[in-house]
Amino acid sequence: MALVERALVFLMMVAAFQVSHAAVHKVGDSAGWTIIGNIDYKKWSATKNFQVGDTIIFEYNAKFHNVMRVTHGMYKSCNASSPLSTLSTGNDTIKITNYGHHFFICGIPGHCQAGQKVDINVVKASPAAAAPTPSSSAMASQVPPATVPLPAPSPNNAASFIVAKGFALPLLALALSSYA
Ligand SMILES: *[C@@H]1O[C@H](CO)[C@@H](O)[C@H](O)[C@H]1NC(C)=O
Ligand SMILES: *[C@@H]1O[C@H](CO)[C@@H](O)[C@H](O)[C@H]1NC(C)=O
Ligand SMILES: [Cu+2]
Repeated sequence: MALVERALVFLMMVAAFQVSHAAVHKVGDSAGWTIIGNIDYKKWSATKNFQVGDTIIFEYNAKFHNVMRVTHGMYKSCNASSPLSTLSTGNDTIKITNYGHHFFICGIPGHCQAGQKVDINVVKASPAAAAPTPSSSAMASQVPPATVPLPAPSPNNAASFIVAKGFALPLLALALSSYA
């Protein structure tokens, strides 16, 4: 088996893995979800590439903060009186299941006004990347990742390439033994 062919197969396996690999975004990065340090969450979210299937983590001291999912209007006016949902464990995980804007604020009085608010905008990437869902209000909160299937790989990925070549298992073993 030519080395170059094994290398090619290995690279395609890596590419297929990355296509279906959902990212995890911790809001505020190392600072987390806070009013300390004047974190610019608008700037934070602008640097991210949110995709359906990704996970958002809000990490904070639950004694001082919470996470409220709100409408655009409530986000703009920092109105915490009737959130769509409230999370308060201090380590809240949200799986992105649909495109569009997802607005979150801290519901503790004054915190949203002080800048503790974030707009997670999930833009449509490629048609093969994930299946769209109809409603922007249907986002599930705190779905355990294990119960959520990964997006199906596109039909022209590495796996089907290997199978089509007719020697999937030997190649796989070679690729793994050479690079593990
Ligand atoms: C906040 O939102 C609620 C529900 O939409 C509304 O009844 C209330 O008037 C709003 N408060 C402010 C200060 O805008
Ligand atoms: C928060 O939860 C994630 C898993 O969802 C875990 O990896 C992380 O260590 C947790 N952080 C804290 C501070 O508990
Ligand atoms: Cu807060």
